[in-house]
Amino acid sequence: MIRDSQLFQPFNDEPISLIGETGAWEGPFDLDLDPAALRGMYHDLVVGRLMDERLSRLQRQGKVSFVAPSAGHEGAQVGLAHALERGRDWLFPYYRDTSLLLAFGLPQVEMLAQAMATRADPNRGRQMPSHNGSKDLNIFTIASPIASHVAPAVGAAISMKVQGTGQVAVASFGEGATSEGDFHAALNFAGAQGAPVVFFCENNRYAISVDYNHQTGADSIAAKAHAYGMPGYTVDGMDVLASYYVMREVIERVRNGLGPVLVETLVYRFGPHSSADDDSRYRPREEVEAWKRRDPLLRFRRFLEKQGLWDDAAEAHLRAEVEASLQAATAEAEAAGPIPVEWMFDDVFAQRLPHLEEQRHDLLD
Ligand SMILES: Cc1ncc(C[n+]2csc(CCOP(=O)(O)OP(=O)(O)O)c2C)c(N)n1
Ligand SMILES: [Mg+2]
Repeated sequence: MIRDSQLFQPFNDEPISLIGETGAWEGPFDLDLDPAALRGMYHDLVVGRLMDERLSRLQRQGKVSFVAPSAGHEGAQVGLAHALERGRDWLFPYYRDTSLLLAFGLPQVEMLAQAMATRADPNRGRQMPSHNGSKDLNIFTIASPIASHVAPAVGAAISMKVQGTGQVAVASFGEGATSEGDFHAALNFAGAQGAPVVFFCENNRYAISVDYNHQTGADSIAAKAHAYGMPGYTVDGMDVLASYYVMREVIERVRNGLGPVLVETLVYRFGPHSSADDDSRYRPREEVEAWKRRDPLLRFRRFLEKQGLWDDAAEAHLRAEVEASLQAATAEAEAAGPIPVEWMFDDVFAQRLPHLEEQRHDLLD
């Protein structure tokens, strides 16, 4: 059991990691997660990976216009999702958060319908693919302008504080987002107001083709927390348990009114920036291959095997089950049919104004 109320120290020199590359538990405390919880994390890692692969296939088939691949980010994202309270806390995610959204409860059919813009998309086809949101699940709809959602997360958190709801807001974003003015204004305001918000940076070392060293002169993103009066942690984001345990402690701290925290997870995107990018033009293949050997799914699988909780049969069974579920969700999303173009006139004003009514008629004619 964890007894110390603060296990992890902020502004750590080495990224916090709990599982070794071989899958050995290296944490300075005893695991307190039962086998079902551990298997549940692995399930969510696999769902995220297989959804990512499926979205890219659908893009190549011409059924999805754009994809932001997320493979390599799953460990950080699933750890975060499992540390949050679903239905209570708020997420302000970004476009690469496939595993985070699914592990936080976003139905697979909604993600697929949003990507394909069919009638089963609750956002009615009004966003680019990879830009989900959910009113039911407290997921702020993803916005394309980098870092534009970080200050709204702080605003929501201040409102939670004023109303004493005990909720926590989490804004996730890439390291490239930290070069935007919005990021700095948001952290400054959160620090000054003691807002119950966590800033969750998924540092994959590239903002499209711009590498980390062209993004900032700072040794780490976490170091920036110091200037805004909050703790900053650097975490090995390829280690789902490191992400989970750090986030569990951080979220508890934030929920207890101790103010905001910045967490930097070190991850890597295995694929290109998007379906419109050719990453071989700006990063060596050997670098990608080296990071793939640190795959968060492989590492956690090795861990489960060492714990006696996993084997080849369990792996085959899980993959078949997840594929079947994704296949059914894809069929359901497609069967809903494409969104009619005239839907664009709905929900703009409480009542449709005469000139819009006229334009709608012209379009339908
Ligand atoms: C304000 C703004 N500037 C530029 C862009 C174009 N753009 C889209 S994604 C991206 C890179 C973001 O990198 P990062 O924050 O590291 O996230 P990653 O894609 O690496 O996960 C850029 C520059 C944008 N969407 N918004
Ligand atoms: Mg990046």
